[in-house]
Amino acid sequence: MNPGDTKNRSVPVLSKKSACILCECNCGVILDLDGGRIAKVRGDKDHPASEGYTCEKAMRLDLYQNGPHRITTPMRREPDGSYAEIDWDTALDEITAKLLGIKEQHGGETIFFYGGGGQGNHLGSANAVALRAALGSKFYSNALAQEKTGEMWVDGKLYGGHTKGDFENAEVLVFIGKNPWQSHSFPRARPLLKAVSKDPNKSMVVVDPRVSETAALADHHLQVRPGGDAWLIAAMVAVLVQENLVDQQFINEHTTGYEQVREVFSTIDVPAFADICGVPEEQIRSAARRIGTARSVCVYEDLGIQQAPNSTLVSYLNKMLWMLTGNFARPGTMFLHSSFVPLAGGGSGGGKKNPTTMQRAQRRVIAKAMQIAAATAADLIPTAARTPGMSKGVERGSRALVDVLSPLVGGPPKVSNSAGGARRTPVTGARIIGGLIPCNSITEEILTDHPKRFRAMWLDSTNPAHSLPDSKRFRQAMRQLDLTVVVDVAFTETARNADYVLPAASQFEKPEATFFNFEFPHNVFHLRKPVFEPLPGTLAEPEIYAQIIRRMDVIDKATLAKLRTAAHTGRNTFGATFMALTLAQPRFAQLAPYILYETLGDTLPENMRGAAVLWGAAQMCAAANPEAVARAGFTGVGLAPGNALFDRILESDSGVVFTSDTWDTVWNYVTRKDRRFTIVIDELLEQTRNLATARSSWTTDEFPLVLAAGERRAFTANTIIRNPDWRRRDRDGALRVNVSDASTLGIADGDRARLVTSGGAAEVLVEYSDMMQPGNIALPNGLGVDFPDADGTAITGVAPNELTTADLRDEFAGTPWHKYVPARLEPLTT
Ligand SMILES: Nc1nc2c(c(=O)[nH]1)N[C@H]1C(S)=C(S)[C@@H](COP(=O)(O)OP(=O)(O)OC[C@H]3O[C@@H](n4cnc5c(=O)[nH]c(N)nc54)[C@H](O)[C@@H]3O)O[C@H]1N2
Ligand SMILES: Nc1nc2c(c(=O)[nH]1)N[C@H]1C(S)=C(S)[C@@H](COP(=O)(O)OP(=O)(O)OC[C@H]3O[C@@H](n4cnc5c(=O)[nH]c(N)nc54)[C@H](O)[C@@H]3O)O[C@H]1N2
Ligand code: SF4
Ligand SMILES: [Mo]
Repeated sequence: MNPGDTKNRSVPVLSKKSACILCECNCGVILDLDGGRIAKVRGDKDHPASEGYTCEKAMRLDLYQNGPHRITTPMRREPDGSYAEIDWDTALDEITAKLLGIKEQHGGETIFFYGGGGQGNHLGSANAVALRAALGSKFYSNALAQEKTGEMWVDGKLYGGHTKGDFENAEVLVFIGKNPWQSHSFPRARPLLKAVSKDPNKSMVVVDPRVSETAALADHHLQVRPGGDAWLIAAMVAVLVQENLVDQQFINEHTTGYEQVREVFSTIDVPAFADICGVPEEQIRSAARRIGTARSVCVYEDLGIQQAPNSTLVSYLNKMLWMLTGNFARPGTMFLHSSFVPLAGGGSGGGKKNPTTMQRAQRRVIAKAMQIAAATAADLIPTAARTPGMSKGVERGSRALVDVLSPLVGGPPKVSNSAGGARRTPVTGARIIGGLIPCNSITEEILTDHPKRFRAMWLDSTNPAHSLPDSKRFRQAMRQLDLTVVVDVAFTETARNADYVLPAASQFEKPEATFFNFEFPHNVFHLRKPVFEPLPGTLAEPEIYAQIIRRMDVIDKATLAKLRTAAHTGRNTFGATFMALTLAQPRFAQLAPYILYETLGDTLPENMRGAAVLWGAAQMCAAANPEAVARAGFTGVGLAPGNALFDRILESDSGVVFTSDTWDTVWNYVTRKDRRFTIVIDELLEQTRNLATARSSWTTDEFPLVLAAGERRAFTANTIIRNPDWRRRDRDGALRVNVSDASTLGIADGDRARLVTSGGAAEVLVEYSDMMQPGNIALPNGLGVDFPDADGTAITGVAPNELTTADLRDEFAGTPWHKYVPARLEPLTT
């Protein structure tokens, strides 16, 4: 080749649109491909939420996609603890037989499902719903049950939905135990934080024991003592009440129960609470006054309080800050929003016996859609379902559909209510919130001889042997079970304790999406297309689930063939047939993800089959939010809006606005008959009343420091990227320590030292950090994972949960105190 030629010859670079999978923002990206490699990552300006933004973490996504961590053969644990490579048929035959054996012997409810999606991949769990139904499995959980369930419980009681803030337009932004500079969680976080910090008319209030990157930009940094948030936030609410900074008109028009709330906060001794939480009284008053007098305020709470003492109480108190000041349903304030698929079944209420307003609305609209569908395909309706029980059949069918299609991820499975009405776990009776077993209870539901203990655990897209408190005990629990199956792209810490490990196609090798769709007024759903062929030997999760269900023979072939024919005729015919068959056999609703995969999936390009489940989700979304979906451009009668939405989702490469709202319509998402906030939660108001004398410190002479076990840093992303070379800085994930805590022990910056807790000990690299207040030390999350290298397997950094215990947990939600682990530091004796 003449070298001179290259100048004029453009080298074709294949570019494909996708999304970053490293945090819940899922920023739209354009991937420039070089063969099987992701050579370059750029922000996608067409993505309706991220608009071209990415952070530095997305730049080397190739380290997730390619590398020696990828597994390509199913593996079975042998009696000596080694793993034998086996073929897919052997693996799935054996697993199916074992699952059915356990179902037969102990009941399907002893088969526990955990995980089903990380920061980027929720289609697997959407499809797993069908396997859970086929097995009669009733208990489920995922990582949300170690962070968000307390807040979900409070949300359920107050207004029955998830809230978020319009940060872009807010005059005052409040972050409680949240460091969005590193952890993001809303679109374009960094440019927004920078703009707010420069804007003289806007203010940022940050509640954090540490001078986090976000706190450093704040106008009011309330540097709380670790675990002191309940006293601090209660004092702020007390200032609002006592200095009459509340919005009395909003309270009168939109809430019930204020008198009781006022009585509790009017007696709080602000100076005394200031002493307990370690923030000077004047700072508390000034921040509260800024909030109480602003035109618009948004609040975001996260792990700093959700994984710390009194976390459910603090969630409640934090909501008082914006509820009592009327910061709701206006630009720059808080909102409830639509969801493409609800992530969980709602904090409280819901279920069959006590449907939320949302569920009732879904049922109504679906019943209507089903009647229309039925009318166009009357011959498909079995006579038994037609008269006179027609409407009963419709009602029954639609209810089954709602119960299953709507909470595709972690929704409330059917479990009979025990005494008191609240759903509880079978062994320890722990509260199940949003359909999720509290993470700290899991090992207790296994390591026991209780007859109802879990016997099997299915783990998909999750690494709980690393992410749950007390890893040692979790490993023991895995080995105690009769069967454990892990589905993952890597041979993780969890895989290393499983009976079977199934290699999944990566998130760039199959259609994928997340259900973290929390935007307003324009909410966005992004279905990503496969960028590569699946690595040989791997399968996408929907195919894994389908292959097992096929082996169980739960639906006859003729029915599937009928639906397949209908699907090839058109979406409406398919919908009518599907609805009609479901009327006759309500259990079809539960198996819907599988049925859709096998039938409607046949009409999609082969590599998009896994997206078939989204037809059901699109129908549910259109049924639940008819007006907002219509405003987003999806109109028509019966199944038409859902069909149109599904087709647009399939066509679009950059994400689709699926609901458009206006600020007046926010109230429709408040799932209360009177559309008011129920601001009294008796148990939590009682706790607030008792705060003055409540315990506020859990350190001891033996463990005098508070370890935050799992901080988000520039290069952490849970355990999604295992290659330590990904981190350009802080490769080992240093323990950050205030100089005063280390120097008294004779530990120098850069020294290695021993970190000890009641749960374990680890050798750490110490970094002196001005970010830390004395007494508070921090380790990053996501480290301490193994990665194959030339000499075998290397582990970089410390796995935080080798140091945590499950007993430190929230009394309502059972969530762990990862940010409050009593600890001590020792110099290494050489
Ligand atoms: N870079 C990066 N980003 C991520 C992730 C990641 O792994 N890496 N993970 C994603 C996930 S799964 C989540 S849930 C979010 C979490 O996002 P964040 O909650 O923002 O993350 P953290 O750094 O764990 O904790 C936030 C802050 O809580 C503070 N804190 C510690 N103890 C206390 C306390 O007692 N009171 C108060 N008020 N604050 C305290 C810490 O100093 C820290 O600055 O991040 C998401 N984004
Ligand atoms: N001490 C401490 N513990 C914590 C935290 C903390 O701050 N401190 N944070 C907690 C929080 S907020 C969270 S969200 C959890 C996260 O806990 P987990 O959800 O358990 O952990 P991840 O690391 O996100 O696990 C994702 C897994 O999915 C796999 N994976 C990636 N892509 C695919 C795919 O396409 N298919 C399949 N099947 N698998 C795939 C990855 O290899 C990885 O093993 O950790 C929690 N644990
Ligand atoms: S890590 Fe989060 S904020 Fe950064 S590019 Fe990925 S999705 Fe966006
Ligand atoms: Mo999380």
